[in-house]
Amino acid sequence: MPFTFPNSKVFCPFCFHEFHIGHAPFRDYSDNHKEKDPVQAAFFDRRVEEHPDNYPVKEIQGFWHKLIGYFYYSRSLDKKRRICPHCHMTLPNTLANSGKQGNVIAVIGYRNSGKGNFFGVLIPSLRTRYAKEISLSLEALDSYNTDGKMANSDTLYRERYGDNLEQMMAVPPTPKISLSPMLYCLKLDKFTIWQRILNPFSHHRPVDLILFDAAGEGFAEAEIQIHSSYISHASGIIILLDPTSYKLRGMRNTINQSEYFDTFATITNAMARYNPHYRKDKQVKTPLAVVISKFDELRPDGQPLEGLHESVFYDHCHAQGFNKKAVDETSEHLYDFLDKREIKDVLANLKQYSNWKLFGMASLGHPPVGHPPDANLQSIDPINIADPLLWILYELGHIAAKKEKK
Ligand SMILES: Nc1nc2c(ncn2[C@@H]2O[C@H](COP(=O)(O)OP(=O)(O)OP(=O)(O)O)[C@@H](O)[C@H]2O)c(=O)[nH]1
Ligand SMILES: [Mg+2]
Ligand SMILES: [Zn+2]
Repeated sequence: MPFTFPNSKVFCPFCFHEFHIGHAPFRDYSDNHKEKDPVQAAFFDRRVEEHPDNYPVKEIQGFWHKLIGYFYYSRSLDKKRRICPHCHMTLPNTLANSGKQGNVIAVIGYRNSGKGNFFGVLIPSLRTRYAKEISLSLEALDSYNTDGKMANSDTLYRERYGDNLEQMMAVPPTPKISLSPMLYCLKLDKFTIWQRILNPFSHHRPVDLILFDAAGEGFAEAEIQIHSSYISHASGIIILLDPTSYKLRGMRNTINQSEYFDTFATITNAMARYNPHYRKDKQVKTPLAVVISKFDELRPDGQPLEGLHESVFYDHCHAQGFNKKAVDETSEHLYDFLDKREIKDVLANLKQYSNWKLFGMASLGHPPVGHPPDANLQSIDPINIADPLLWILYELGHIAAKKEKK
């Protein structure tokens, strides 16, 4: 029976309501009986009759059970899984059994900024290359699909991105806005001394990642609410900026800055509405990775654009720890480049954040040949695809930096 404190609250990764973990009900899978679940039907904005039946919910009932729930709670098991009291979705295991909140990593980008292909290439890259470099593994957790059915995040991944990339096709534009997240448990095998003291018997440290892919424009009010909650609950934010919309190539001084501005404004509006710690006159502390996506576009014909240092295209190895030095240097070069090109909006927006970095990242590494749905890829050659996420994990204290020789 894990312990908890009366004042400690967690939030649900699906509806973002806060609650006390000891008061969260269970769903009982012990026999085949299923029934209507009006709470979950309401979450999916459906009439109860239209929503599929589900296993019965067992509430924490009675004064004594509720009182005990402030201090202890029993484990979530296969046949008895802890669910959110507000939306009745199954909670990820780390949250359900240790009360440890997952890290929401918000990925935000205007239409066409490269979100889909980023998620598409990031997940398998974490499982292959970065699994070795950082010593991690990635377990897909249960989420739900747009029909409101439970779905494993790997299934969602394949449907949305993986199937296309496997056939060497770029991920097509996202047709319909969906707010169903993909949930992963990142298991980190390396411990710093402090982490080892705090987790003396663990083989790995779990960090739940909650990933949404939603542009944010054209939402209805209820969707804006979830999208904004997701941003304001984020432990780290990744903004994707499309360099081709900035006309950095060729048209040196005619820069369309509206899309950048929109992305930053989305974050600020979300924070202002849903983050109680947000103050207009104070810098936001959430780590912000500002990522120039499709970075290969800044090296047309193999030559970096004027004013751009060759080193920003190098792919960083993180085998001896997070390569902070290389990431810092790239960020400085990119800042100088944007400054020289007078991309003032981005630089001005950065002033609202106390902890930001600039990244150059490509998911595919080349423009696809042809247009969706026939956007073919000859090869997939990502550049620093995991750097923004690794930097956020470093800033949150989950991974250590590479030690530099003196
Ligand atoms: N050159 C180049 N193009 C890329 C790269 N990654 C994505 N693209 C292209 O950029 C366009 C947009 O990519 P998506 O991943 O669909 O972007 P998105 O933000 O999900 O777009 P929406 O779903 O419409 O919101 C597509 O035409 C991709 O082929 C890259 O690494 N290099
Ligand atoms: Mg998309
Ligand atoms: Zn919920």
